[in-house]
Amino acid sequence: MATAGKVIKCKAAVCWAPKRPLSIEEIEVAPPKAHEVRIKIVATGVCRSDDHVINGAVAEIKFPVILGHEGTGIVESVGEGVTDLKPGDKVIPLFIPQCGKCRCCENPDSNLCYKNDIGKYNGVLLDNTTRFTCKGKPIHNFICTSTFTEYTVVPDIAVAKIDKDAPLDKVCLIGCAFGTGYGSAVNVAKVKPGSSCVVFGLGGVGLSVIIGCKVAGASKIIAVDINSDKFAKAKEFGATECINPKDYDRPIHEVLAEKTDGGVDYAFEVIGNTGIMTSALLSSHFGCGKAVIVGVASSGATMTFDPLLLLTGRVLTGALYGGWKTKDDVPKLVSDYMNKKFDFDGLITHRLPLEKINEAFELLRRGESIRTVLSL
Ligand code: COD
Ligand code: ZN
Ligand code: ZN
Repeated sequence: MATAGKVIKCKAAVCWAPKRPLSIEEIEVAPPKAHEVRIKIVATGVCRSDDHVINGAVAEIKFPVILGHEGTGIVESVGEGVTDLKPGDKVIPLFIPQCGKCRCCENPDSNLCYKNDIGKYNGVLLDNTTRFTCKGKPIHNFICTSTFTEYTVVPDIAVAKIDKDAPLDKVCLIGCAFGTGYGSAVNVAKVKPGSSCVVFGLGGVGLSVIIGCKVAGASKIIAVDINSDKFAKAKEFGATECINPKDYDRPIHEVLAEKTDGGVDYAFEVIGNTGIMTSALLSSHFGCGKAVIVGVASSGATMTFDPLLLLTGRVLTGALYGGWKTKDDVPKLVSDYMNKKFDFDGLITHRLPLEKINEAFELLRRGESIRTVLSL
């Protein structure tokens, strides 16, 4: 490519400081260094976790930063030592890398590669520098991805090469919402055929949990949200019943226990609320239920519960990004989508150009969108 080895000037949405709208700027993107990849972003979803940074809820984040972690793109150029990716490849950037060498990568039951930047939020690539500048200032990266820009640079261990025929304006959702929710059901909970499930929170991630429960063959899928406007979509994706806790004057786990012969087999918390995490645990059957935490609670929040709840046989678990080994599993998820094992197109409720990114966040905050996909 004519741009390889050169600095690229392009458009990006920069988050200069918390509690301010993102601003569309011209930025410079330096060429990739060793074991890095420069990607032309094609599409990116707008996720609740980006919004948490914008509204100031993530104290550790360093500004300015380019957010976005649910995208697709095409490799523009690669740095020295990159062997598995080449210009022209279709890719999904991975917010959890897979180095293949650390203790978590070597353990088949973990996907939390040590090279991830979640929670630490150093905002730099693996050599502790960034490839973005704007108005003479360095701009931080976001969790190995930064997709709210026409070009990004990420480590090669944080890039999955996908099917050359994949529709990039749709499979971007595999990079966060769909991958997280679907994996939480099929991979973390390992939902069994004929089982009963409850899903608390019907955003893009919660609806994807429902898709996973359905693919796994659950016979009862109860969807719970305080916003009843979400119920139509939940039913479309496979919920067999929808409940609004506001319609009841007693704890929701009691309502659920009555409907499911003493409690569900699998309960999913997909909101990030510690009170609801406890509700999920209480909703699961005393002797054989499993509660799965999918949502991230605000920093410092804690859960308290009677240990007897676990002693009788319940399991409490959780995982980031549906437990998938990212570099290995993301290409398989794209193939499964192409082979119509599942369909998540209905999660995309809005499409906007990058310039209207603040409007996309407003739609999410008002609960009007499930996912807005931005085109670049
Ligand atoms: N009871 C019932 N429903 C509720 C309640 C409540 N008390 N409070 C909110 N809700 C509903 C809302 O009405 C909404 O429909 C839904 O819960 C939440 O949906 P969204 O659209 O805000 O969020 P999602 O689905 O896009 O994501 C939610 C997560 C909490 C899963 C997400 O923010 C998260 O924590 N992701 C997992 C962690 C992770 O992998 N992070 C890295 C990249 S995201
Ligand atoms: Zn996300
Ligand atoms: Zn690793």
